[in-house]
Formats: sequence, structure tokens, C-alpha cells
Amino acid sequence: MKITEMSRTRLRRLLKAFNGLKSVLILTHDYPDPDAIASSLALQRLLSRRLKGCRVDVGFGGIVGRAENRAMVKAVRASFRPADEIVFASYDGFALVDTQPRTGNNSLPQGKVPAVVLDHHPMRRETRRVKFHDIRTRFGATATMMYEYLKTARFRIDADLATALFYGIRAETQALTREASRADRDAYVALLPLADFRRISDIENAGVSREYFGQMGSALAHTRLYGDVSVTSLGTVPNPDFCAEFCDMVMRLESMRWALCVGRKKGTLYLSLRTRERRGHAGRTIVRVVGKEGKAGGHGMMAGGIAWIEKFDPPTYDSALKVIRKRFLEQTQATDRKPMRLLDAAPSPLPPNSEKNRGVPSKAAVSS
Ligand SMILES: [Mn+2]
Repeated sequence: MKITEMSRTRLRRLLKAFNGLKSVLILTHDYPDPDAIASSLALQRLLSRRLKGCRVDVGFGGIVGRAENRAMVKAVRASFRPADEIVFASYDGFALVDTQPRTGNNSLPQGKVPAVVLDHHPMRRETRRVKFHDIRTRFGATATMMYEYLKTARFRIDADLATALFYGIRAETQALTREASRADRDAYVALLPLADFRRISDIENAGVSREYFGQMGSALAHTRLYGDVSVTSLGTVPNPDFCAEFCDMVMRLESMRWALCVGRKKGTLYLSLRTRERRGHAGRTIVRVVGKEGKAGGHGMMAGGIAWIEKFDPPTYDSALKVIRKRFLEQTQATDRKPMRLLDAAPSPLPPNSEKNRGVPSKAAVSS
């Protein structure tokens, strides 16, 4: 990654936006993912070093749900404040990272305008009012942008930070296979020798609870296929980021083209959308799916959104799901396909003398 005059100008403007402030709160999106965790940690470390006498905290709404993400927070020693414990009036400056104002996915109170927004999702109108915004939609991860800032500032990246940023990019781009740009590759390669792979292994193999398997079983049982399009209704979920996790999983079904996963927490529906089409316009699609009943956004191949059950008529989960599903199937041209249960679709065993069953079993077939 080349450090250009542009990178230096951005760093100057970033620091200038916080000039003279005594306390800054960095907010990520609610239910933060590895990209949000890594990016906010990097910004916190940079600002703490460069803004003399300024307190810099990181906060988010919701919880860190996914087992890998909880392991990550521990492994890289990130410390966060849950939004319901934050006294917003005690900060004189705010930064949004991996999210933007009024997207519905962060906990910045209405009426507060952040000083800085750093993100890789499509630019929102409200972001233009912000003193310094850096929105790079071609980047696969906000963590890649943060790596550039650190490098420009000649910041010494220790193992905590390197591990966080490396894993942030890795998880967000599925190891550079999803929406990764040249810059993401450069940052990934530069961070690789600095990252602690024992900790990466602890994160990726984080233990899960029995409830997690129950949730997974229920999600599989509630997935319907409409040809190469799938819809999963999770019902009530303790952690809405499970929608994204399950969506990634169901996309592994061969020839799957679009997957939508819907869960509910209290009066809010949480949606995750994935497509295998590189120019699938997942972000645009999900905006149409939630309609005026919600808020949504995303990139080409992945997107997320929320919708409020009270805005549907009647205001129930089932009726909201029906509307959402109908719009989604219209958007993906799958309306007149007959739904099929995912778990009923398992192929029957091969007949005894079919092609594949002949001959000796290969080594791979008998090894563990
Ligand atoms: Mn991100």
C-alpha cells in the first residue's frame, strides 16, 4: 500500500476534526463484527496517542454475540462500553466507524452530529454534514482504511492491533474472497507477519454453547428453498448477528444464488442478505425489501437491515415476514417457485452400481 499525499491529508484532517476536545466516543455499528471491532480499536489507539489529554472510549449498541467475536475482543484486549451504560452528554466529540449517521444500525442519539465518519458502506446524505468523512466503498473492510491511517501516522502496530486488523479484514472479506480490493490484499499481506496466529486460532475455534447448536438446528429446519433462492425465518433470536452468520452458512449450498435470513428481537426484525452474484446489488435489493417499514444498506454481495414490526398491518411477526418474503422473492424473480424445506432436499443415497460407487474407496473417503 503506497502512502500518498492524499493519505497524509486525510490523517491531518482526521486529527484536526478532534482538535481541542477533551473526550471522544467512537461508536461502531450495533452488534459489532470483527471489522467494526478492529477498526474502532485502531482509531482508539491512534487518537489516544495523538490527541494529548483527550479521553477516547469505544462503545456500541447491542451485544457482541457471535462466539468468534467475543473471543476476538478478549484476544486483542479491546475494551468497550455498552450503549446503555454510556452517558452521551459526557463526551464532546463523536466518531462513527464502519457505520454512518441515521442508518438505524448504530446507537448515536438523534441530534448528535459526529465529528468524523470512517466507513466503506455507500455514502449517506447525512454523512455530508460531518466535519471529516472518509467513505471508501471500494474497500472490502474499514480495517483496511484504518491500516492506512496507522501506516501514514508511522504508528507502531503491536501484536494486539495487528491481530485485530488482520482478523477484521479476514472475516469481513472471507479471507479476501468477497469484495476485496487491492488495498485489502496489501493490508492483509503487510499485517500477516505481525499477527499472532495462536490468537487467530483461539478466535476461529472459539467454543460455542449447546444453545448455539439448538439455534443452528432450528435455523436449518426453518429454511425454505425457492430454487436457488432461500429464505430463513429464525423467529426470536438472542443475538441478531446470528442472521449474518447463518446467511453465510446457507450460501454454501451449491448453486445458491440469494439467501435472506430474518430474525426478531423485541419489536425489531433483523435481516441479512447474501448473493453470489458479484454485481448483485445486495444493498439496493435489501432497501427495497424492507421498504418504508425499515432501514437497510450494504454492498454488492452482502447487506443487512432492520424493520419495525409495528409498521406492518397487522403488526405481527408473521405478517411482517410475509411482506418481506414476498418483496424478496419478487426482487430475485423467484415468486412462482414452489417452496421446499432445506432439510427435505437431501439427496437419497446413491444406488449400488452407480458411477461413483464403483471401485475401491479412496484414501480420502476413509480418513477422518
Ligand atoms: Mn465493515
